[in-house]
Amino acid sequence: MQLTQFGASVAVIDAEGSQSYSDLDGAANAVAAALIQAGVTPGAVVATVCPAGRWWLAGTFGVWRTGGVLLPLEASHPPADLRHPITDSAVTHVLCTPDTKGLAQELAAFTGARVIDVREVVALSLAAELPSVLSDADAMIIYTSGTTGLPKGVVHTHRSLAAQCAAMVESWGWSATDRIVCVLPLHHVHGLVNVTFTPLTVGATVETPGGFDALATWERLASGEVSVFMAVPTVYSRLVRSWLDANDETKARWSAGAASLRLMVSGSAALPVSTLEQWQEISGHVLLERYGMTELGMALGNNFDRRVPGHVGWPFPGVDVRIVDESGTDVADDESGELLVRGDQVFNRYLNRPDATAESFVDGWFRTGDVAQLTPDGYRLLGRASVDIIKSGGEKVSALDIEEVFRTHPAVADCAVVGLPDEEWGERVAMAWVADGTEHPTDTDFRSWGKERLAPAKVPFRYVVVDELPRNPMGKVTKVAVRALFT
Ligand code: MCA
Ligand code: AMP
Repeated sequence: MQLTQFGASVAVIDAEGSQSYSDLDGAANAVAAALIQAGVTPGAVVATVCPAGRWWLAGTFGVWRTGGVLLPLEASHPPADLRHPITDSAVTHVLCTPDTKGLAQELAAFTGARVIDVREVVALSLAAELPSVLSDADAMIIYTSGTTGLPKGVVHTHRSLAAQCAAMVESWGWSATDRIVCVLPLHHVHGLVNVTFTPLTVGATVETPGGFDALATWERLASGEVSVFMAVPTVYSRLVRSWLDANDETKARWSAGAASLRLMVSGSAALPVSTLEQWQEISGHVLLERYGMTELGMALGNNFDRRVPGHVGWPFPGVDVRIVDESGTDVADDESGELLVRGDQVFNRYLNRPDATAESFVDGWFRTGDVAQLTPDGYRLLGRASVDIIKSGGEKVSALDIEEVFRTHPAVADCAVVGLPDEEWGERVAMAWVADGTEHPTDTDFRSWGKERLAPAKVPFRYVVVDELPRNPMGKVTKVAVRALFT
């Protein structure tokens, strides 16, 4: 990504104020020089726990200029949950700011990595000769949950990331005059590529308030300074809720501000039509819904001028899609099947998992595991092929990963995790469990035990104790029957 071409334009606005593209570029060079001095070589995996903002960006571009590979981590997740990505990708360096240094040291200990304080090394203003980095080189690893084993590292190259950004620039008309506010975390494609990297490829401005807060977000939307907003359905549903709670004067001010944006996008999980309709009443915007995946970036999206509620539109430029039945044969229009995707945006491989990589492609087409249908109004997503993949608040979690952790709880002999439909969260994680003795932890006990070991989205909200888990004649737990335990 060429930052210097945008010179004095503002790249980022964070808690410390505005930073221009040329200052960000200088900071990235200083980080790159420091990383090279600290032993980073092309292909080395460098994790970051910098908070969203200028230091996170300087760290990211600094890593890329050394030929290193970025592993973005969410600093609020428990270290126990971050251990696997760090050890699996053999992290050699961890980037932090003074605020996250303690955490960085704890995480770096998993692999004996070196800790680099980005803020400190930018101040040193070191310079170094930088390697030329090929577009096919690995750029970023994002861990994603699946139905087999531990989360897998999705490896994107500079080329696949650039293709994702270019498709969104073309489809959504990004330009240097745009400004977006980033309320999403920076360890997923949505916050990383759609909200952060894409605007930076055209010289637009990214505001990083450091997370989602409904009132603060409404104030930014009402400011008249923001032109684009993107979020998961849960965020829109929270914004609707706080609008409904506001007084008439505030409602009018917020609505007028939101109406002035040029584009509002929803994705990462199905947008309930009720939320779309409420948002339209409040802001005048028909949310543009699109469908993506960590392995692909954005694959399908509604158009600027044609947005069909309950549908996810048509393929992005450069993306080919097919829908096939169980034998791999293309289905007729209007019939449902598994969505397959091909194109330059598609990831390179699952890190250290050649078998999983091979299994997820057929003849060069990536198997999404999502069931879709092509209608005259565009594609529709009908759900996941696997019941064990749950989407909660836009976060994909694997029931099997959660079960594995809760089976280590001293009171639990066995357990089964399911997703329950929920208007605000899309799905909520729930767990049926069998006691190992007489100890019966409360839901609160289970939640706090879970939060020490798992990311927030993975910790079940509801628990039910049973004598036995429902099983089919083969002995396999029947998740439909587990779900019924909660109704
Ligand atoms: C927080 N909690 C959650 C979640 N987040 N529980 C279930 N699912 C979650 N996702 C828990 C907290 O621990 C807390 O529990 C309670 O819910 C309320 O937390 P709160 O502070 O209100 O939540 P928050 O921190 O405001 O988070 C809500 C959120 C967040 C903003 C919706 O989950 C989020 O940023 N989600 C988006 C994730 C994302 O970017 N996904 C994109 C991946 P307690 O009350 O017990 O303390 S998909 C992707 O990238 C593809 C490519 C695509 O298509 O986009
Ligand atoms: P992730 O693996 O976390 O990147 O999540 C990708 C998954 O989110 C996809 O495979 C879909 O199941 C789901 N998803 C993303 N966007 C949408 C959408 N607009 N509607 C329904 N599901 C979606």
